[in-house]
This record gives sequence, structure tokens and C-alpha cells, in this order.
Amino acid sequence: MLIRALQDAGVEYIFGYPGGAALHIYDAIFRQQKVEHILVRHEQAATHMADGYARSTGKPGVVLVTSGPGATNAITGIATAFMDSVPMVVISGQVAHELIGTDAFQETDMVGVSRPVVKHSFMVKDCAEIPEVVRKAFHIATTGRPGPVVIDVPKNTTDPDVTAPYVYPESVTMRSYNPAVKGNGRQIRKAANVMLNARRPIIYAGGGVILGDGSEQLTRIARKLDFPVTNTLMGLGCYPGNDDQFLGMLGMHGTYEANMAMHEADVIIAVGARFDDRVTNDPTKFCPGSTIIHIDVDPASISKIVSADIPIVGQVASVLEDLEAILDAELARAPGLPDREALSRWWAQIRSWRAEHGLNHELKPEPGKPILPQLAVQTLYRVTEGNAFVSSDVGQHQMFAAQYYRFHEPRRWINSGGLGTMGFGLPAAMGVQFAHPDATVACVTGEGSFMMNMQELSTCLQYGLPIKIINLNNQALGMVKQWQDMQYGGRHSQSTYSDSLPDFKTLVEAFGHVGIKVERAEDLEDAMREAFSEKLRRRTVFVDVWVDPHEHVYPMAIKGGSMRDMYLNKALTSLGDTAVLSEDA
Ligand SMILES: Cc1ncc(C[n+]2csc(CCOP(=O)(O)OP(=O)(O)O)c2C)c(N)n1
Ligand SMILES: [Mg+2]
Repeated sequence: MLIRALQDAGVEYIFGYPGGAALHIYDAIFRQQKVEHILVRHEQAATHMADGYARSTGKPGVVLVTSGPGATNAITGIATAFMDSVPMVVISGQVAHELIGTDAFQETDMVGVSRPVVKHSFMVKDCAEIPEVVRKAFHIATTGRPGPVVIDVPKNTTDPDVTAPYVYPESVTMRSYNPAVKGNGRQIRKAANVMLNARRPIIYAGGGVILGDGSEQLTRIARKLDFPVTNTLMGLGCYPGNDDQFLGMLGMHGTYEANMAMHEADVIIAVGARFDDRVTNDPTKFCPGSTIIHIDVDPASISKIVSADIPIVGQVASVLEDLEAILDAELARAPGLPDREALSRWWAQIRSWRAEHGLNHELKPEPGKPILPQLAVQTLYRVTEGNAFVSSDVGQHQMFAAQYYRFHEPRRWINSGGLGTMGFGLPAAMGVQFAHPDATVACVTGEGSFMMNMQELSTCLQYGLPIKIINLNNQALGMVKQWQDMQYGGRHSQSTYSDSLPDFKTLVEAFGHVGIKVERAEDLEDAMREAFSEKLRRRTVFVDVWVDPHEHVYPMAIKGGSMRDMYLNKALTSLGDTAVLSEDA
């Protein structure tokens, strides 16, 4: 019943790991061909693989784990998907009904344990309801603001001796669940009017634009109006990363020009973004003079942190289409809008910010000097011609990847933004590779994060996944160390371990893969070219890049400040008022 329902839901892959309570299900998997099960080495990795699959395709990822430790091992991955609104269905085995509540072997209250980190959960009561529960789970996971759904399946409900008629419902309705699709026409009209009269506008686009398939509409609107665009960490790729109108990422490690432009804007068009604390800095000091338009499918996200002047609840793609139609009509009627002169002054201001303190995308290797992690990411970008799917882990390397790999398309940048889960990168890249077998998939990781799920190298061998792992090895928990440098007087409490690191080259060779170690800046390009060469096209390759351990990620927001308050490098702090402010100044 369960596996057939997964087939009917169009599932290609189940990422999972077997155990007692799930054995009836595993037997059913054995006796069919349609759904392929991927055997992982740790349940956390199964959730991240399903997650990478989902983020890169838009289709829900599916996980199967046993009860007790199998289920609890999956929690971090479920929470990761929840924080980033990733559609996922997690099926957990459970002890039989008559054992529930008896502290039975491998009994954990999975519905209870997962409750705060799921969009919804089900406990199967009898086998007849399984197809409907599966149908509902996929519906909830993929509609509205997507998210993970748990189906807890007591062993007796999958007992092959118990039978029931199989009925897979064509559609499901739930009285209490009706996510919005279309935005309110009056609100959209108001937004269009404000946009057309903006003098210092900025589009602040987040992961919701990718999840809601609104990138094309957003790009068209931005180009039509000549508005600058900034992306959140989750939104990278929803607007072409090398476009002149793109200001880069905003927020804690956002670019100088994006953060300054946010602060000085008169109109902010927030789309599929949620004013996360990593973006706003102190919300009471957030962008004081701006009118905020906020488009989001989730009404609970609107005015939660920063209050919106024009809230619009609806699916991003649908709202943007309606907005574009109104803008087109208005532009035809009043071709003088928006005020091009004001806009060109605004652009001149932005360009001068960019020229002053923008990121340098043209770094060159300096022989004899330590390898800059930024250069390693730029080399990856060049060698893959900007066409790779790139996953990352969490830390400095993640921020360098976000800043220096420029994403031209949605669903190419795969990282744990909301929960910040170390150990995400490798399994997420594997999920991407399953979904896109012929694509170039790179994982930018740090040695700390990599060691959290490196057992999956064994899964890479089993399924022949040709992932290229770029390890920015700074011999430290770099991001922790950076905070200790900046806020704790340089006391590196528990953030370094250089004497006990493994030799990653031999480590990955033991797993049957190719290892390359790079210690000199002048060897970086060749090593990267080799990793992505035709010769190694079918191999899992690990490039261990020994980068400068003293490097920090900049810009960095100054805690408690506004968006224009940033550290720009080890010597230079920008406290907003040193910059030229408005066009009238
Ligand atoms: C599971 C988990 N534990 C702890 C943290 C806190 N944390 C954030 S970044 C970081 C250091 C990561 O080190 P590494 O992977 O080597 O990346 P680097 O910052 O050195 O590039 C830590 C410990 C986390 N994000 N996730
Ligand atoms: Mg590190």
C-alpha cells in the first residue's frame, strides 16, 4: 500500500536506511522496480540527500527510516528542510500499535519529537488509509509555503497479512488548509503605483522566489524598470549573478553596495524573503526611510519582524505576473515613469559604493603567498564556467561560495541557510547528482563540516556519484574562530585542531575515490582543472585546498547596528554616516 502510493505520487528515489519497524516496507521495496531506494550510511544524510534533490528540482524529496534512532537521526535534516521551506516527505517506521507507550524496543514518539520542525505530521491508524495519507502528505509538503511532512507508520499497519482495498485519491481537500494562490488585486495595484514613483528602489528577493518559480517574472520586472536587485543567501540564482543590475547578496556578509542601497532605499520590494535577522541586523534601525512592499505566500511571514506597508499574500509567480501586467499597462499610459533621472542618480550612487568597497571578482594567485579561499571559489567558478550546481556546508567557506560563485539560474545554489547545518554539503550534493546525473555538481566545504557526514563517501562509491568536493581547509572551525577574533579577544576556545586532522587525500582514497592536495596558490588552477577533467568525469574527487587560516569573511554586519554598519576588512569599519547618503546630499 505504501510503496504503491509512493509510485502513484511519482516518486523516483527514496533515500533511506532499514531497521526492524520498517522491514515490511523494505520487503515491499525489494519486490518492485519503479521506485529506487538509495541506501545511505546515516539517516541524517538521507534527509539532506532528499533535500538536495528537492531544492534542485522543485520536486519533493522522500526519506524512509526506521523507528527510534533511525527517526531521531533524521531530525536535523527535517529541521534543516523546515527552516528553508523545502518540500519533503519523511516516512518513519514505528513500533506496532499495541506497543506504543510501553517503552518498547526502538520506540520514540516521532510525531512528538518532530512536531516543532515539521509542516505537518501523520500517524497511520490502519492500512486502508495509507494511500490517502500519502496523497495528503505530498499535497501539504509541496503547496503554499513548502516544508517537510512526517508519516509515522506503525509496523502492524504494513503487515503483509493485513489487506485492504487500494484507493489512491485523485485529489485531496482539507478544510483547514487552503494556501493562497492569487494576490489581492488592489494591493498589487498599490504596489505597482509605489514602484513607478520610486526614486531609490531596490528589489530584495529571497528563497521564496526560487521555491515559487518566480525567477523569470522577477527578472523581467527588474529589467523593465531598471531596478537594482539584491538576493538573500537563499535567493541566490533567482536573478542572474553576473548581471549589471545585480548587487550581490545582502545581510550579515552581504556586499557593501547591497547593504548601503537597502539602507538608503525609498522603496523596498521584498519578494519571497522573510526579513531574517541575518539580513536586517537590528530591525528597529532597519531601512528607516523606505516604503516596504512584501510579497510572500506565507501570511505568517508578513510583518513578523519588519512591518510591511503593502503586504501581498500569494504565490510569488502568480503575484509577479499580475504585477507585471499592471506595470505594463501603466508604463504604456505614463511612459515618463519611473523617474529616469532619479534612477540614474541612484545608479551612480550604487556604482560608486561598488567601486569603493565592492568584492573583487578578479583575484590573481600570488606565488609564495597562502591561498586565499576567495580565489579558490573564483577558480571553481571559472573552471566550471558558472554552470555547476554548488552545495555548501556552513562556515566561512559557505559565505565565500555565496559571495564569489555567481549563480545565473535558480536551484543551482544548495545550502542550509536557516538552520545552518554543518554536514549538509556532501549529502545534499549527492541528492542533486541523483536528480541530475549528467550535471557538474560541486560541494564547497570546510574540513570541519565535511567530517560531520563523510561516511557518505561510501554511498558515493556504491552509486558512482561523480561529485567534486572542494575542501577549503583552514585547519579550523573558521567561522567560530573569526567571531572569537572579533569579539572574544582572539581567544580560540575549541576552534582549532590542526594537529589531529586526517590526511584527506589518503582518507578519500581509502573510500575508493580520487584525492588531490593543493598547498600553493600557483597550483590551484591546474588542480581544479584536473578535478573537472574528462579523465575524472565519472569519479568522486576531493580537492583539499589548504587556504590561508587567517582570512576573515567581509563585509560583516556590526551587531546591533543598521544595515549600513559593517566591518569592511580587518582595519576598516564603515559606520554608515561616512558614506554619501541620499541623492539630495
Ligand atoms: C551542526 C553544527 N554544529 C555547530 C555549528 C556552529 N558552526 C558554525 S560554522 C562552524 C565552523 C565550521 O567549520 P568548517 O566546516 O571547517 O568551515 P570554515 O568556517 O572553517 O570554513 C561551526 C562550528 C553549526 N553551524 N552546525
Ligand atoms: Mg575550516
